Amino acid sequence: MNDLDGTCSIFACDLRNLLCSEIDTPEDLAVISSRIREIESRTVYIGFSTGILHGGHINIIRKARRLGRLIIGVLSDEAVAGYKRFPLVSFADRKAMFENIAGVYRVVEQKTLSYRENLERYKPDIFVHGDDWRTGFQKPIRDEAASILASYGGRLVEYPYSKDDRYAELEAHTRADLAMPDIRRGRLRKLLGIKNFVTAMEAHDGLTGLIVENEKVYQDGGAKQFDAMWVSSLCDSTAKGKPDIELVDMTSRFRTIEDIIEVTTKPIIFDGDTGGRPEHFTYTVRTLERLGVSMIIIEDKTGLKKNSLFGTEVAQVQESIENFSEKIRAGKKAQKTRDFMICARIESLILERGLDDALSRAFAFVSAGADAVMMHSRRKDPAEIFAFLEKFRERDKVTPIVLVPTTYNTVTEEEFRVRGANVIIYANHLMRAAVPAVQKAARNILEHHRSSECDKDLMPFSEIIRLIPAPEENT
Ligand code: SPV
Ligand code: MG
Repeated sequence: MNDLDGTCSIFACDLRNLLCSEIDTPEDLAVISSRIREIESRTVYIGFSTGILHGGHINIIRKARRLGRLIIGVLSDEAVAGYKRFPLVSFADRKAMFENIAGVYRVVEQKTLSYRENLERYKPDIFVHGDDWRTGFQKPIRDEAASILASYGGRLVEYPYSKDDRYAELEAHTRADLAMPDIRRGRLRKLLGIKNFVTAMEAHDGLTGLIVENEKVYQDGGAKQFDAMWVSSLCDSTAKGKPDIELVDMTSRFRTIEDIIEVTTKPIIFDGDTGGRPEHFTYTVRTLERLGVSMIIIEDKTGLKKNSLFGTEVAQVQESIENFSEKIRAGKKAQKTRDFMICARIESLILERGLDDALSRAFAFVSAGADAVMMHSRRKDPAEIFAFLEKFRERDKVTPIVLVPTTYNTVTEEEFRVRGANVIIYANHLMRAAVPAVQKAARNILEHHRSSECDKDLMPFSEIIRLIPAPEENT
């Protein structure tokens, strides 16, 4: 009571956090009764993304509960996956957990990091948040919430934020769980189930893996990060100074995956080139499953594979529908887990065989058991990809479609999504960003016979090491 109203000098006797107060006289009773009525007529809103409750959460719920009838907004799986990390506890379970806390009046879904939708819908009298959001990435979200509250006379109550070591510990355990193969492997399928649209960025070693894992931007009251990693044959080969012709053998490709896996948690999509002979492909599938990889993409080429971006400038042979379907079937049969995905990549547009050929292959490969299809193109104009999306979706509404828009790069993710694509892979961008920077530094030092001129272009190692988790963070 005293927290609520400075003029109300009642010595509250708060029994087990129930709304209790000492009443000695009829006047006390009248004051308390009217206060309780007032409190019960108010609504209070608080948002949670957590899947694990600890004492700090319970304390804040109890405090908020004393302000009025408590509505808890539980962040949707999609919103949690976007701003934080893949939710280990599903929205339905998190909602049930909050519904079962004494004193909680109602639990609702909050679909975005921004509170706009729910503040406008429920118009709570009081909105509770920790005061840590006054600075940093949450500030625009706070400003937005404050102005919505002001528009209808709602009140913002901010409790001092205290960094909770218990929470940091739980979070570290959760992250460690996410890195385990059995959990990691199934996350691509689950993410597609949650969002129906994911983005993947190329990673070719532990460091680029960490960059894909941790880079995040905050925009328009939301957060954006890559959902997955692409282990590209082109970049893996390039990093080893070798051409992209299946020369880097699988054992070496698996080492790259292990380097990445050791320091990250996001799902991995592996570029399996042609997949090799069906007899070899079955071993590749099982090894990838054991490692915790989520999906392999194999392309319908045969003989000496060259990179698709060369198109018809080099001799490349497309595999027959029958043989490639056989390889897919062999892979699906060898697969031991339910979650692993085999994606069929179709090279018809790269080899200029036309849309009909691309479509008939896509449908045939789905019939053979492919969990997804990737349609590749090296044109700047996205028209042939748009035509494929439209025609494929006329007959198949569910099979995920993967695109690699390296050349037709003016199309936004949203436009691909609206047209029915599900996975967008940025296939080589970190490698292409690194090479000119590295080359420039080497030349600069050669030209100046010392390194001082190139220093301004370089990141100090004191910053680079911040990208690398300390040993205790990895336990
Ligand atoms: C890769 O990244 O290795 C790919 C995509 O296969 S592309 O280079 O566009 O063929
Ligand atoms: Mg490749």
